[in-house]
Amino acid sequence: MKAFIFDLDGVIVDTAKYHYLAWKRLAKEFDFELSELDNERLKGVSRIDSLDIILRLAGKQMDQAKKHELADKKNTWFLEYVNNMTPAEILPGSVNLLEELKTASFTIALASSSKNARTILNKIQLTDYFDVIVDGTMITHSKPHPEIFIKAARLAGVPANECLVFEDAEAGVEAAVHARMRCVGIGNPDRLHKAFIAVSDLSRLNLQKIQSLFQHADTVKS
Ligand code: B16
Ligand code: MG
Repeated sequence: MKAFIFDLDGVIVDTAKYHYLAWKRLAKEFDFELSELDNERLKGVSRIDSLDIILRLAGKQMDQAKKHELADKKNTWFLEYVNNMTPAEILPGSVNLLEELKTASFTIALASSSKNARTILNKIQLTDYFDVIVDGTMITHSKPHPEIFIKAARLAGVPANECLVFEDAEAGVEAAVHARMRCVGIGNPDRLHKAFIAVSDLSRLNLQKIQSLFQHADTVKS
């Protein structure tokens, strides 16, 4: 492995809870109660695609202008939460692993569907760890399309088979697999069965564990 590509929401920081609060508030405006289970389907998916999913669940239709108005409204509420974020919200194990990778001079990339990824990284003071950042403003297709990971690898100058992705969303794991990259799922192994392996959070891993895991897999393969 030469490059390590991190998703943001659900891997490094739990902004999903803020997305959920903002979407729930918006859905109430058209009398729809958004459940936590429904919210799972929005993870890793772009803002406008998330709204489409909610509207489908609610059985509502609206024109593009109205959709953009609602998506902007949701984003304003989401940013109010983001504004209050601090480094205390970084998920367990993230800083240790980033620190280890940096010390060993590996390329570190971020591949987040969020258009707010840079703002969030600045808030939690992790921006300097990343050699490459691809966010929602730089892609045309949302995960599960592989575009975001392919772009991150290209900017890092590393071939796909030498990249390892960390992802919490099913759509994200699928995108990494489509990009022909290996992927460590962060979360429930049943939900993330397409990943090479799944762990509950990054504190379960360190560089040595990752290297032996993949060396063993390569030995078995050859
Ligand atoms: P924004 P990730 C994703 O971030 C979130 O998981 C997803 O729920 C959200 O809709 C998407 O970013 C877009 O976010 O509205 O801020 O542009 O998991 O790819 O880091
Ligand atoms: Mg995510």
